[in-house]
Amino acid sequence: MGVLNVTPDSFSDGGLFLDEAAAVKHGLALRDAGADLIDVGGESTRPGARRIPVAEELDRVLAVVRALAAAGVPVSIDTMRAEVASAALDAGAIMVNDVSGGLADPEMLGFAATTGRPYIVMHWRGPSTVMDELAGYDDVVTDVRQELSARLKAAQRAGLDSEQIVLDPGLGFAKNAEHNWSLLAHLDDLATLGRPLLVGASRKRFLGGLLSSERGVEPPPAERDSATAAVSALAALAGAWCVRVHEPAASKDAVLVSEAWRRAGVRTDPNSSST
Ligand code: PMM
Repeated sequence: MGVLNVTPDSFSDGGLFLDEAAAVKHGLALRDAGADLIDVGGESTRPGARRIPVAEELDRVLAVVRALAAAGVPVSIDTMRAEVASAALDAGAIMVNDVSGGLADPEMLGFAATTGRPYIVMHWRGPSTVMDELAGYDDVVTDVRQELSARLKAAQRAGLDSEQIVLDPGLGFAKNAEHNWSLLAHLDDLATLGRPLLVGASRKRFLGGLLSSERGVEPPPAERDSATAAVSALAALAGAWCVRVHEPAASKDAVLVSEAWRRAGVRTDPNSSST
């Protein structure tokens, strides 16, 4: 999944693609670089970011979604609002990515149920303005698993078919670096919830922190793509269904490596007859 933020303030690509033509061009470039899906978002979720009016969110994303869908690009809409999700699906998006897992908008789960489309439920504890204060866990893997399980049940109660749901640990959302690494190292625990997993590590702060301990200075987001690709390979090997990244080419190669690695590890029975 390639990231396309049509925002002035996202931490990595904020301000680069506010112009509709530039956004569409970048969406096509992400597709050409190997992304199977383009995730279009109009509202920044960086720590401290404030909500924007719904009209502004619609204004940022709709034309971009429409143009990419018309060009045959599979688009997901990254939004916490049912109204935006609905308009984006009408404009040709094929799935909804809700970083709040249905918690930010009481209409969202009911709406997602009516669509029959894939719905990404990310682990979320509260809005960007307060999320860093909500990063307290007894055991982050157990707690995130339980909270995702509760969201899965809430989604089913609202009428979603469990087959529609993709789960996401929400790296960086009410989580510090240690929490993120624990969740990545225990994706298998989250997989026991029985749904495909999406991992969004791309260029995030915890990768900057890791690299700075080696280099002495923290590299800017655009210089965290090799580390992101390493996470993509390991996440794919651990069974993740999708990785959400800003620079798909390196992650695509990394996922191909992990697939070859996994295939080679499957032993064939030497006694079975094969041609
Ligand atoms: N992270 C961001 C935005 N949307 N969606 C999902 N499902 N998972 C994530 O981890 C996620 C997301 C924030 O990163 P960005 O500013 O690069 O988009």
